[in-house]
Amino acid sequence: MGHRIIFATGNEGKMKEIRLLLEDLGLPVLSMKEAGAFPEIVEDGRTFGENAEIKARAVWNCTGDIVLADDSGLVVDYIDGEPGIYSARYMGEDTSYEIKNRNIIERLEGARGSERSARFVCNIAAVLPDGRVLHTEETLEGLIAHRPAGTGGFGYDPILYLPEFGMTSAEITMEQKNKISHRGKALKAMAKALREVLKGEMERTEDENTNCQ
Ligand code: ITT
Repeated sequence: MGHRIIFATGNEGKMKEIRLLLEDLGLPVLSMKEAGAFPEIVEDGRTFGENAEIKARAVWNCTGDIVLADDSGLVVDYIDGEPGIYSARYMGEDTSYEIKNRNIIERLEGARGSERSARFVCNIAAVLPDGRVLHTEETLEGLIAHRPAGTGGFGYDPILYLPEFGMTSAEITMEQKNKISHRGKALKAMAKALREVLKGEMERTEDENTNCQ
């Protein structure tokens, strides 16, 4: 049916995980750069869901394909949910994650055990060719580590300690992370929803063809 999926992200770390996760759908998956779509995106939503939809809609306005976007971030309970939807912009876009991660650990000085609870949150929005929007949202629960560890993943991965692995999310493999992560679970749910949409579309086309005979 000629569908393709455009993923509205400029984050290469996300894109690597996404390609692996959407492989099964059997549709070409392109980054917005590969699709030649460079809209100006102002992420001024108040929630992960609103921001995901803003990003997906901006690229959909350029291409009209199935456009997916992820808005995600780290929510740390001890500091009232910061950095939350501001995770990418926390301490400035250009500040290194080494500095951001060290800063969060410092702000949790004195926090013990479950007081260090935190999670990655991911909301995926999909804008369909007819303009309809679907959302899925998932989390990856953990604790803020006492020191950064690991070189895998990206962003705040070195400081989210996952008790069930005894490691941070930067120390597990990408395959392991994709199975349990906020993005992995939200994308899996989205892939399921998209499969339903495509199946419905195929059935309608078959009905129309039958009506024409
Ligand atoms: P796009 O908007 O272009 O997709 P972005 O990096 O600006 O890229 P967000 O606005 O969704 O994306 O911000 C997400 C930030 O949250 C990201 O830059 C990381 O700092 C953090 N984050 C999200 N998922 C993460 C993960 O799996 N591991 C580590 N950090 C993550």
